Amino acid sequence: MLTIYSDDHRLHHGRCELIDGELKPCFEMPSRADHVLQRVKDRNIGDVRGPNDFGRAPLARIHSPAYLEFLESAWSRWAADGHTADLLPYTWPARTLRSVVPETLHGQLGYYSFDAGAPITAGTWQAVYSAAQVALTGQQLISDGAHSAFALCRPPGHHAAADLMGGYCYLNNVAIAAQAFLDQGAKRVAILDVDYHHGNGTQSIFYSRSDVLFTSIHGDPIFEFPFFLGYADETGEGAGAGYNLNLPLPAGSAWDVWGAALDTACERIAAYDADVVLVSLGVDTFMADPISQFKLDSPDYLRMGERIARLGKPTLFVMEGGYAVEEIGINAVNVLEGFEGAIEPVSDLAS
Ligand code: OKP
Ligand code: ZN
Repeated sequence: MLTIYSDDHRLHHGRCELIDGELKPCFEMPSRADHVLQRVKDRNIGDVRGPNDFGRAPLARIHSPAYLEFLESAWSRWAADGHTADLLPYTWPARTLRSVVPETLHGQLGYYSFDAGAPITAGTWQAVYSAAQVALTGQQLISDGAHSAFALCRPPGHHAAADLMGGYCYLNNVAIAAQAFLDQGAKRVAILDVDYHHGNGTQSIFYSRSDVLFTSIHGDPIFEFPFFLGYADETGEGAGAGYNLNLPLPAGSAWDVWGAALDTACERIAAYDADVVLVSLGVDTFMADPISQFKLDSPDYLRMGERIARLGKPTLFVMEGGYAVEEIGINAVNVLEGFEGAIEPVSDLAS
């Protein structure tokens, strides 16, 4: 399987996030991608190549022009005022307030975000632009006949909506790639989001459409971020009624429960008869993940890949979360190796 990767992800390196009342170093850090890339090479799963540049048009199929313009220019507006610290929002148009688009940078920052978890740094736009191109290059490879590809995107994307950033996400890489498949003639695209967190951005983008089936297995929003979306009764609306499947699970869920949910999601995808499957591949379901509460172990990721392979569909894997930095490479690449029929199961750092 080919891996698509760009060094540009390094240009995005937020300094801190608010955790339990304290500013701590961002969990979403550049070394995450380094570990995955290293593991791809160590396991020899296939060549690594850089992205092509498809420009802004495919991004604008998912995100609003005003949001893209805001993301691209926010840092220079901030720096022009002499600032050097990360740009972080602090006020949002929540209930009782109006959803006006203010003139000021901080007003717009609140308007275009849903939390304070997506800092804008000097290199954020270039990094997120390149991550979207990485996903689009994987999409093109599959369009051209590859059975699978791995888009090693960073930062992740599944929390980003049409005009909202949040949860470490800015551009919705998997949604951009899904739309590109449709724009090139696919009729039905399925997204399987296995990240620990609900992919609220992806769900919202496709919620009223039947040409994209969104399925997600995640920590129940009754206790877990993003709290305000991801419940089982969200099944789609209008033309999209029946094309959204949320499988929220309790804290502490291990492979017995998680694997059963995967079967359910895969059965729905099989019934949909998708032309192509896109996997939002977060590995923050791992037992040692510092911000998550599921209990998957490294060998479980091999089984995950095997089950996805049994769908028998062209499959684009798009990297999302995973914050146990030492193990993120093992776990992500185990999914790919499981998918490809597993060269040799591996479950620990020493091997
Ligand atoms: C992004 B992705 C922990 C706060 C976590 C945001 C999590 C974003 C996850 N106390 N806040 O889905 O992996
Ligand atoms: Zn996550």
